[in-house]
Amino acid sequence: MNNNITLLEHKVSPEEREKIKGHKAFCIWLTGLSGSGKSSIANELDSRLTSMGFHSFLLDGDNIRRSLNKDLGFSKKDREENIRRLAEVVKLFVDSGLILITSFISPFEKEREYARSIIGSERFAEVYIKVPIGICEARDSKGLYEKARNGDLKEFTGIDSPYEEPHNPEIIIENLDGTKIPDHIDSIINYLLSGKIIKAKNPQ
Ligand code: ADX
Repeated sequence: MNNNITLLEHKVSPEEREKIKGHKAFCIWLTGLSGSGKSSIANELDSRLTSMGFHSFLLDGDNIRRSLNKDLGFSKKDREENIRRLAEVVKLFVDSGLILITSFISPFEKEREYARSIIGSERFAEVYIKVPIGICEARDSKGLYEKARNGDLKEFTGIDSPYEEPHNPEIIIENLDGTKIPDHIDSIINYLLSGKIIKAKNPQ
């Protein structure tokens, strides 16, 4: 730690930001295999929250890996660094008052728990998009499972790189055939309503 650096204390309080936005600051952290539907669910949730008049935003793994984290690959070490940086970035978004939705595979329990501790467990919900690997592989929307099976893509999650299932996620979504996304969004919205993160007053 550099002794010549002093942290600036923010003059604006979280409560002041909450009052302006009309909702609490929060992180909805989606985790699951490639092809489980994280990005589609995250995008729909962002769209639903926006149409309800709340201020949400979405950070997606593929997008971040083309920008901020384009120097990282898919070794265990690089995936850990990916999530370590992202936890800090997400914290900044949540500190700014937003409802931040993330869609990263985030395969390791330790890094997900690290993200929870950095962001704050009272402002964090882990949502496990639970889909058997056989279904993700059959979908293979990006053709990556085929490449991994052929040996053209190394360290692919679920094939030759592990995915650790969440021990105790706040929400489990079984996105088996991809047709029930509106219902899955309802479940997450209901969770936010019952936790008083958002209020029902805004029209849907
Ligand atoms: S994580 O494991 O570090 O959390 P992240 O969510 O950022 O992964 O990126 C995953 C995305 O990168 C996948 O959706 C997929 O499109 C792409 N990808 C490319 N190579 C791999 C790989 N070896 N394993 C998993 N995903 C990969």
